[in-house]
Amino acid sequence: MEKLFAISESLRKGNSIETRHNVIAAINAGYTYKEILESMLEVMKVVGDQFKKNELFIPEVLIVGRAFNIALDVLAPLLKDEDHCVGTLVIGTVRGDLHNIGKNLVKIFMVGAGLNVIDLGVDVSPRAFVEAIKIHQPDFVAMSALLTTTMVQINQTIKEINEEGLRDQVKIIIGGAPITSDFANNVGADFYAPDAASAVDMVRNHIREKKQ
Ligand code: B1M
Repeated sequence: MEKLFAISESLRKGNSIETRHNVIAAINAGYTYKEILESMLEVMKVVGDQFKKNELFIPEVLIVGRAFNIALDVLAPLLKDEDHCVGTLVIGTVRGDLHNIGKNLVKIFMVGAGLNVIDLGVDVSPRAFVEAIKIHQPDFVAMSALLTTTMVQINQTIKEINEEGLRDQVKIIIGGAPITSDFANNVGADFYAPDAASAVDMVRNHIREKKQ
């Protein structure tokens, strides 16, 4: 517990070097990636509440985000899955949205599952998703949105994918804090995942079903 506490403390302060060091120490002490990730996600909840109440401001939240992403890179190798999936997935956070932590989490789970992942980054326009489909011919397109104001970009992106005649080529998976399964149904996404672990399960199940 002491090691997990150290991770929470350094992450809360946004200290990337210490967080990285503490995550490595926890791994070496035998903590699972789940235990480590849970302690990190707990910090993000607290940070979110403080941000909402104006007890923390954008620069402070940004440095916590940076420390989280650096720690995720350390955790990534632990997510390697024996049960390898074959497929390509294009992922990005939608236009106008700069949140990348959830998207990066989904990405490392997908990479861990064996998928070839093309990460378009944040603030990805519908056009950029369309171009990526044409170039990379993915099996899946994954979109993340964290703001109620950017959720509509998912509709717009799916609309443009449809207009380009590419919709039948890809399965679309969406997620992010404001997204619900009703929203996913309404916009015509194939899958809605509430978290990164369910996202990878859905992709894995789909690949298995297709094989049969
Ligand atoms: Co912003 N932010 N933020 N923020 N931020 C939220 C989202 C907010 C809820 C905070 C709050 O008010 N409590 C609020 C949104 C309110 C709303 O729209 N309903 C908010 C706001 C308002 C804003 C700004 C507008 C603030 C401002 O400028 N006044 C601004 C917008 C900037 C922009 O994007 N244009 C802004 C900026 C920022 C920072 C840049 C400072 C920073 C982002 C840093 C970064 O990402 N590198 C930031 C952060 C860190 C947050 C909070 C605190 C944490 C988000 C996070 O990373 N959580 C957040 C509060 C909160 O969520 N409690 C908040 C951890 C992460 C693992 O969770 O991304 O939800 P999450 O991912 C989850 C699931 O959602 C899911 O899986 C993950 C779990 O396994 N998931 C998927 C995510 N994507 C998925 C895709 C999938 C499947 C599942 O398939 C494809």
